[in-house]
Amino acid sequence: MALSRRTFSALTGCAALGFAMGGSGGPGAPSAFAARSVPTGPPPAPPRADGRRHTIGYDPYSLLVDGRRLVVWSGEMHPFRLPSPSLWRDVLQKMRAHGFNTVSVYVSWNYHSPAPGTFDFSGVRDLDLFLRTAAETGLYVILRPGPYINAEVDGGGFPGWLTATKGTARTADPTYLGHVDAWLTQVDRIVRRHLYTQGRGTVLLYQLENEYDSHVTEATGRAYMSHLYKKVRADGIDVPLFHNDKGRNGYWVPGSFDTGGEEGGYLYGFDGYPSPSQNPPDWGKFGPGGPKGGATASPNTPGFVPEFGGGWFDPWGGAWFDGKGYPEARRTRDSAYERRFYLTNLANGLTLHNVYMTFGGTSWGWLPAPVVYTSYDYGAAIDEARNVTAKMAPMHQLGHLFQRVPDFARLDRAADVTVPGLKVYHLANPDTGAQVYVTRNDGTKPVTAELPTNAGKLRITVPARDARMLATGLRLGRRTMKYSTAQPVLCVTAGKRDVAVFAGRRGDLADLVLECPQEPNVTRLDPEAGWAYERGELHVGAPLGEAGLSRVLVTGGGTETPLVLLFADDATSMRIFPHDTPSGTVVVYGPTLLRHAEVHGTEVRLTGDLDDDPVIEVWGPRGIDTLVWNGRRVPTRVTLSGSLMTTGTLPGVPEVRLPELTGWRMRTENPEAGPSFDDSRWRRADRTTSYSTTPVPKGGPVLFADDYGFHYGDVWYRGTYSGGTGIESVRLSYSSGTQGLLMAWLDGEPLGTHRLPVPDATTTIRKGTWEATATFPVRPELRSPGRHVLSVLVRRMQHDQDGKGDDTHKAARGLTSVSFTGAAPEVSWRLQGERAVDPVRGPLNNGGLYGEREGWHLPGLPDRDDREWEPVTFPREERRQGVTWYRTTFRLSVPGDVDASVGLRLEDDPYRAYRAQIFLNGWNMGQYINNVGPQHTFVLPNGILRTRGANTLALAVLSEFTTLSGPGKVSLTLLGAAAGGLPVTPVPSPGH
Ligand code: IPT
Repeated sequence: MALSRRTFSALTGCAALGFAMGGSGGPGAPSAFAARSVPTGPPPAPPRADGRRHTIGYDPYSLLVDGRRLVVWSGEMHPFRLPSPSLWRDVLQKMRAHGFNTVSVYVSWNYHSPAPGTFDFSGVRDLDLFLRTAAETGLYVILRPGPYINAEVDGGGFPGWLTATKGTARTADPTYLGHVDAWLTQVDRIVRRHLYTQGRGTVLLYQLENEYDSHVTEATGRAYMSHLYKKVRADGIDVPLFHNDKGRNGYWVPGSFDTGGEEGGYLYGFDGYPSPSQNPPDWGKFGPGGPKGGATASPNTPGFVPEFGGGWFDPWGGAWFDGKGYPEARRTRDSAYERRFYLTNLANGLTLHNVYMTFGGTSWGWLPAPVVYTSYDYGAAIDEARNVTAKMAPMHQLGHLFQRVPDFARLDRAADVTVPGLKVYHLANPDTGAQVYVTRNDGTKPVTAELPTNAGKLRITVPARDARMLATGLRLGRRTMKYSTAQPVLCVTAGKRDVAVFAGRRGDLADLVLECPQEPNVTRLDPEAGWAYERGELHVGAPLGEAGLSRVLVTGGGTETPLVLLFADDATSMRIFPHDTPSGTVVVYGPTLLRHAEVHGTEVRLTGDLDDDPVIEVWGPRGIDTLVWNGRRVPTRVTLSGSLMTTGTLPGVPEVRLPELTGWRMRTENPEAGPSFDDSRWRRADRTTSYSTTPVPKGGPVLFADDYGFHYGDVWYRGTYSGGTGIESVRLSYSSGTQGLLMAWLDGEPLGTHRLPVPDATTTIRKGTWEATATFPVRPELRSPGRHVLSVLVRRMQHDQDGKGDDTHKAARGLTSVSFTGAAPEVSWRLQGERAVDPVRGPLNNGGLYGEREGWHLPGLPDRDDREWEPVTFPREERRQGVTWYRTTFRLSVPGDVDASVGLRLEDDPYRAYRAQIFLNGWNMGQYINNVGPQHTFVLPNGILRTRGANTLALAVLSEFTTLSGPGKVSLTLLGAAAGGLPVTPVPSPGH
């Protein structure tokens, strides 16, 4: 269905857009902003699949959903980095509870397509289920299906098989576009069932390509973008489309490519990953004008950052890459970083804001791009083990604010305010008169200053490299707040009272003034707060933190409706959850997580998580007198502020005991190294040409694994030759991602191991690849006349991403060329990589190790194999070149009402050069490299992990001669535990 401009406006309600833009003089014209526009009003209700039609329009200030202003406060998570669909709901509920109204997701082509024309959207790949879950959770979805996504995944999301196809990816090449269309057809067929415009789901926006900054000025680039646009529209996607410009370049603004005459359905966005050491730049609506100014490149669309750093990815460890582990990312991009940058974004008029990542998850199997290791924790607000960290506080406070206080969806710059030592942004809502002051301290010492506001001078302290936001003239329900030095978090009406929340740093003193024409009745419900009434103003002071929440009740004073003021420090604020129910809004204080709330008559039913100190307090509809928590009625009393508060003690988190891992058994493999191994069913290396960007060696056959259909994990080569009596050495060149490795044998005798990155003379780094040549001397006894077999195992790691659009994902993986000194025998090569794709665990689960081909990683080995497996204990110390498997089973009995997050920890002397692939119940949970790190703990997601039942663990260890090798200490570790959680459906894990 092609949409004309008219039909598009009808569907998406772009009337507001036309209205806002009316008379504006094009880019840069101030009238665009000053145009009469949708006035400030209540935001749209939380989205769900409600069967109704909705419009998604916009003006320069914000998105307009059904004509109402929406600030998009979005967090990024990747379903493909959490291979347990039940846990999607857990993460989404955490996001929703902590203030997000939107989730942004990539869809990774390689994860769904093992071969051209073959697609899998079932099981852990069930996109439909993810979109349903997001809608049920009340989150909008920003969908980003590429086709290129980057995202630190193998090939930047391109399937392995695409590396062996004709044409240049990320251009308008017809072969490439043919594959792209096949992919988008599949995705769009599912997405179409979840469009918010149709009321069938909550998909709000849809991204084309990803940070596409190559070919921008070329016809092929424009034709490619235009093709994607038209394809997606033809597939029936009628929500606004957008692209995420890699920086503030002004690339792909509306009108920069052909959209078939359609206007108004396309947004401009740009990404930002500022270094924490830099001062937050003004790159939003109010920044320096022109195309390089960020949002000013597209003055008629709202300020939109589709990706803003919420952490950063960590590279491999070791001297070469120096990855430091994710605690470091969480430390350098902490909550103060978030306040400085996100508040600056707000002050710059960016009202569509996505934090990449909010939950990073795990790049399990062979998913990680060469730059990263298995964990993709990202230092995000929700850690890889699904724990909400202290970094959530600013997100929680701002997210709820944007959803509950409409003034923030339409802010203009107001008169400049200068304060020595601080950067101050002064903004005002033209409809309500509310004023907002974002104050930022870029220095290294705290600054205490008097901030001149329209409500008088306010004394504030901004800690070093932090920011603080204040507001004046905000409506708090039926009353008006003159000012507050603590940041407003939300204001809602819960039953017959208004509830307003304010937050700040622990130890701050909140100073809040309410306009009260008559003297009100004030009750402090906690001992710390103080108040005074003077000349029509109620002054309330409350210290933040120490003792948890400070509650102050205001009644009368010109309005009958009581107002409950809640003052919280960051940690306490994260325990305050507003939740809308059909019977009205409730505000819940106390739990670590509120998943869901319902009101039935006088009974409030809540579900969520508790930690060890649980008290629950609820403000809700009139007359509520009973509290049910996670299905159990709990004793409560009614407080002076009208809340319902638990009296007795609630059960905290019981102790979770994890077993020791014992009963290990081992088995060595690599029979491929032996001269008599039968390789007659392996692929013959008979190709002479390749679409790879790596040149095919002159005269030699193509040895690149991808050309023979082997795309992930390890590859074996066997080269057979006769004669070669003069051979002195063999030179093996290979190409891999970082941390590649090659082992060679001649007639079953080990020749040696080479591993990357080794800063030796043979190693070259070309675009997208690490190439090295290992030269092994051939001992005289291996130079006999007759037949010889050269066996080579290559851990080729992953394909490079194609960030620059020059096909680097097509750089060869595996052996590239082989030569000899002393003789030049004719070698005939065969190779073997991964077997048929695991129909449940997918294409990225396995490579071509013998044990993998034989299913040693799977649960339930047949009994007949038993005697082949020898009992062992850890730590082990062995010197061997090759592959050794270790297996054990263990049982867990985590109580059903505890959400425990469990990890596998491997530790050993870091000098030992060995690595292990970790298989839990057959699922490849990642790669541990003992001498590289920095990752030692691997998250085992519940669902794959049976928390009540038996589990099979298998380690495939690659070891070499140069050092001793382990495993050393291997243990289970508890990464988090909450009383609550969600029911987890076991992820199918078929056995042998
Ligand atoms: C930006 C990508 O769009 C995203 O996929 C991811 O790779 C992210 O960076 C880093 O984690 S690319 C930008 C940093 C140049």
